[in-house]
Amino acid sequence: MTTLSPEILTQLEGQGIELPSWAFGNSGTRFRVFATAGTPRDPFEKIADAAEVNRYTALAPSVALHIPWDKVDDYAALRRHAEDLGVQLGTINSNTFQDEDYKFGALTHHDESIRRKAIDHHLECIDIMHETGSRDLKIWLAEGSNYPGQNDMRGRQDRLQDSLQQIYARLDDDQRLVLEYKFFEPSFYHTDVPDWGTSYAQVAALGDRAMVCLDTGHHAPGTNIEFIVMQLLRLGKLGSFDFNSRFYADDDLIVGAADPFQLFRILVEVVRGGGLNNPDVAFMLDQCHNIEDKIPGQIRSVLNVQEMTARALLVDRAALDAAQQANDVLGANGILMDAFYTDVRPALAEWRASRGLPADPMAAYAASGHLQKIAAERVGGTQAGWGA
Ligand code: AOS
Ligand code: ZN
Ligand code: ZN
Repeated sequence: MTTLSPEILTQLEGQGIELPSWAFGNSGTRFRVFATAGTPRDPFEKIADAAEVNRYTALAPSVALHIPWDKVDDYAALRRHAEDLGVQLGTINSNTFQDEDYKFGALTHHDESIRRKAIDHHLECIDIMHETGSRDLKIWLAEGSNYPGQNDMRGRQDRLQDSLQQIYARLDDDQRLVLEYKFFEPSFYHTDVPDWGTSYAQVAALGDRAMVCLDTGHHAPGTNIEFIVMQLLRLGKLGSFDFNSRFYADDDLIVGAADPFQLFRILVEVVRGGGLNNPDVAFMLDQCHNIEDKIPGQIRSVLNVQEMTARALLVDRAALDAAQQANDVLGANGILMDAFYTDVRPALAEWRASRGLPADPMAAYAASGHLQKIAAERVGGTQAGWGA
């Protein structure tokens, strides 16, 4: 059995992956949302489910919230509830994609009253961050156009910068803004923040506490995502990851499911660039579980990240450097592949057991009867779902 060195285990012990509250609500495609028994009916129940993931894995110490989906009257109570269950409230995600007023844009809109409304929504999110103790405001914009000529792309870029400056100015010294990019959808001709370069240009003009968020599902097929990871780490601007998998577009499937090798390559660059267990680089999931059970879906996800992190840490860096220096093409590639092909699962299981965690968290959760329990308890009310 492959053994993991004490140094590697220390690194793994420090790993924390933030869970998205929306992963616990019902979700689907534009064709149908399938409801699951036991789905949370409010943010308190979503946090309780997230805490279960942490209980079985010790890998998920915080939960990202989404405003307005997770709007509550008393954020202090929500925070206490989370802390009682052993987790923290994390990143606050804004939402400017479900309001009729934002049909043609929000932070980029040429109508000043609509742009003002969108800015004010972000200021409200910052107020909430003070109550939840959150550090990061994450902004993903569903803005763009469908037809050439429909909009003045240049003017929109200028207004976006102005809007972001107003939002950034409101942050405290210990708070940050992370700007996510996405190459298309919901707009198909142009998107206002389509790529890391645009996000970088926008946040670099704001200041040190504005960073880029890299969602692994937001690139064109064939994009070398690990190159972007390397570059953003090199520039000190990789603020956070939204991890998920894609086969076709923004699929939001379980991280490491579609292309485990890509996840490995990304984590190799994270390790190489000093991004692992670096407080400046938040690891988050951005996933939806349309047909599979949600809590086990999240457990599987954080385990996939842990497993690939262990493999990335197994790369023999000294040997790799030497092979690269010697222009030993196949030798260098072989060193990387050796780490990728190493099955770390038995060693991780043994290590978990030594820390009082279930060796197999998926099996332990399934045996716990928790899914059946919440299905029986959570009757009445309205289940949380995409958009609520
Ligand atoms: C949308 O495609 C993005 O990935 C976002 O991160 C979004 O904010 C998230 O899916 C929840 O709204
Ligand atoms: Zn995302
Ligand atoms: Zn997305």
